[in-house]
Amino acid sequence: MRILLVKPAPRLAPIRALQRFQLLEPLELGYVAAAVPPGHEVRVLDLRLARFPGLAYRRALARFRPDLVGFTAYSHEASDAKRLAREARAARPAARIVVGGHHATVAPEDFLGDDPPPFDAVVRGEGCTPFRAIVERAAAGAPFDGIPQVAVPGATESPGWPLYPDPATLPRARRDLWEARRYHAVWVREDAPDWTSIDPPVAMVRASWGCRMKCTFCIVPSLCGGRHLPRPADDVADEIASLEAGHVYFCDDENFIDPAFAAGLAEALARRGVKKRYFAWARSTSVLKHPEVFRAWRALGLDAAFIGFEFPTDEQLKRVAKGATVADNARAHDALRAEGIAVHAGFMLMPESGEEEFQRLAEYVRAMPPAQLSFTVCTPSPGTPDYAAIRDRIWVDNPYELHDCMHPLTPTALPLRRFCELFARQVAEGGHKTPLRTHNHPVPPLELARILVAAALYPRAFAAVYRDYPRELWG
Ligand code: B12
Ligand code: SF4
Repeated sequence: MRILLVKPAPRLAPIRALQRFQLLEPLELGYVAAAVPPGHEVRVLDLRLARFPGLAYRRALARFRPDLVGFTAYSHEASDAKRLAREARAARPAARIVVGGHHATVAPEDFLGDDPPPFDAVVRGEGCTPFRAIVERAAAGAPFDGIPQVAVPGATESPGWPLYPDPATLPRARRDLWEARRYHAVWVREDAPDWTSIDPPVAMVRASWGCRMKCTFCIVPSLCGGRHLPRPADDVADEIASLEAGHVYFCDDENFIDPAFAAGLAEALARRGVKKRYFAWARSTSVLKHPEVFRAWRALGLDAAFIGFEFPTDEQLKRVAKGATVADNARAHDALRAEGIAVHAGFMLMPESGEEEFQRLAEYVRAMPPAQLSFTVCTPSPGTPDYAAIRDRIWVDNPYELHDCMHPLTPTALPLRRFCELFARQVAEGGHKTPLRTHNHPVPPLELARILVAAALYPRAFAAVYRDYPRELWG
């Protein structure tokens, strides 16, 4: 069979603006492709790379003539995945069409409800084992009923909440299906040598799944049942050693929640003499509890860590069960910088945020040491207790279409247009704190020009968010 795996292009402006800074590999499709048994031809079509995604898609359908089409989608891409599936159905009536990924995992019913159904199967959770079964059934012309983790239209029972398998049982993602050099990210570090690239090619690696914490807005505890599941350290180290890219972006939920695993992986990389630069995700409490692990990673090449600061007050942190305080965040920030590790600090605004909350956040951020900053609106994922709690107050017809953590899903306390104006102002001001600016070292001029343009356009995307809502909600 010919199998086409598709990642949609984003429709929402803040995500398109984000992509100018960071475009990472379609790793999920690399994993699913690796599960395909021998004898089939697989292609990955990453529509984010296409200048004209509609054209690129139609051309792929006409030229490759797939027998099986698989889509991946986050919630904000769900309606695009449905539209693309309908196009595939029209162009290739005999082809089987399936969908997996984050939205299929947390809201499978959204992919099953339409008439006629756009998909022949909806895969919940980790996709390798179910996709292998799907390919085998499709090759045999058999129905998809009864495959664990797979929902089919019209079935009376939907599969339950999926449990992640033992990561040691998963294949290594197939990176031969895309060009490594096309994926890149702005790379922030405290000590970049002069003229080093600030937007290098970057590979994405998943070393572990899950997190043991239970922040109420976060989907990860539901996905992983509160467990942290590391891959075998030697396998991860071998994968990293084999990468073409010199920079690695870990897409773990928390790389250091299990200090023994983090230290073991560092050791495995050191033993192999692997020389790469790293970006990882950490909690401030992990930094404070195990500074020695961060020191070991720094020696290996850890340039920056994403820390979910979330809010500027303890009261707000407590409300979302973050398990860290404002003081913990500040101490971790200092500790990382003292080691030479740059901090990417993530903050959230609430739809209820008024002028005062915006002001408080702005003052807090102004007083911080240099950091790369990102700001989102707290929009809990379907599947979390917080999502269940806001469900009745959601103010748009199809909340999934706007689920990019940049669009408030419940009514804003401020008029929406004012909320967006303040949000954009915070994003713009936050951009000045990045170590890339504060260090002021010479960088390749073309890259600098490109990033400066991207940085100027980024806040504009936030300021215009209100336009994605019905006009009567603009305020
Ligand atoms: C790394 C990451 C990113 C990276 C991008 C990754 C990429 N390839 O471009 C960055 C940092 C850029 C990013 C950006 C965003 N992200 Co993000 N991200 C993640 C994170 C931490 C890991 C995702 C990942 O790549 N995992 C590794 C892969 C291998 O696993 P996977 O995606 O789960 O895929 C497996 C299964 O889902 C399944 N599967 C997937 N696709 C398919 C397809 C088929 C056919 C089958 C059978 C199976 C299958 O099998 C896969 C293999 O194991 C998750 C959190 C999480 N724990 O999932 C959030 C997460 C996915 N992101 C999220 C969001 C909201 C965003 C942003 C909108 C945030 C923003 N405001 O900018 C943007 C959107 C970017 C975009 N283009 O759409 C949300 C999605 C919520 C939702 N309901 O959709 C998550 C869950 C975090 C959260 N806040 O809840 N993200
Ligand atoms: S927000 Fe971070 S620390 Fe909290 S549960 Fe999610 S992954 Fe874990």
